[in-house]
Order: sequence, then C-alpha cells, then structure tokens
Amino acid sequence: MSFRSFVAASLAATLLAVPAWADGIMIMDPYARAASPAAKSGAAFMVIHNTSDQDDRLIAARTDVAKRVELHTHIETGDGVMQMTEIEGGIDLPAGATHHMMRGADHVMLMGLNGSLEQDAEIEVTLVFEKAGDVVVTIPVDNARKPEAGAHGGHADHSNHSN
Ligand SMILES: [Cu+2]
Repeated sequence: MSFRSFVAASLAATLLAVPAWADGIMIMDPYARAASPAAKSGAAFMVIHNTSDQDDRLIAARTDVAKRVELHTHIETGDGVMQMTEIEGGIDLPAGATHHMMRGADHVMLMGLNGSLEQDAEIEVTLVFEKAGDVVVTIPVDNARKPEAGAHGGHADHSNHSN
C-alpha cells in the first residue's frame, strides 16, 4: 500500500469513528430518536469530548428539523418521577472532559418536529459552544436504539429509563 492510500484509508477509518471534530470539540456516537412514531418531539444523544486545553460550555443547539431546540436534563421531582427540564446556563465541558448526553440524562430536545424522524434518516444539528463556536453534527435517526446502548460497552438491557 502506498503511503498516500494508507493515509486515505486511515482518514476514512477516522471519519467513520469521528462524525464531527472541530476546534477542540469531538462528537462521538450521535443518534436521534422520536419519542414515538407520531410524536411531535424527539431528542438527540451523543458523547461530547472537549479535546482542548481550555474549559468550554455547550450553550445552545439549532436544527431545521424542529421548531425549537433546548438542552434538557432529567431531574427527580421528589416522588420518584423523573421530569425533563431545561438546563440553565448550558453544559460545562472542562478541558479534557467527556460528557455523555444519553437517555434519562442530558439530551438535546427537539420540540415541534417539522416532520417525523424516519429510521436511518440523517438530521443536521448545530451545537453552539461558548469557545469552539458552532459545530455542525450529522446525526443518524435510530428509533430502535436501546437506552444506553454503547455507553457501557453495548449492554442494552439493564436500564429502566423511560425517555
Ligand atoms: Cu427533553
């Protein structure tokens, strides 16, 4: 294999593993899903890695597929019920930190979907970081994905999250 094709092959492998990487922010394993087939809302999940040496913060997100996008998390309301709430001030990403956006925890909430999130479709979401600026992420729709699949090495059957 020539050096050039070796580089091309390495680059291709890297691109497969790393959907978005800009300005010290790496987005890994993104996926989106609708709450149900007819749902008017959905959510996007991913792992965000701040590869830079300075603290950053995810402050907003935008997309054309929904009328409104919010950064959400789940809080326990006190009676054992988990409720979604908007994250005030965004999500802290200290230098070198990895943050899991996942079911039952932090997520990008897509409210007022302009169409249904079809299985295997791809949506484009722009994540807005305080320092890194806009990072555009192409996110595959995976309505069949089990909660936390991938986040713990592929175990998918030990979660009781309901989002
Ligand atoms: Cu939400």
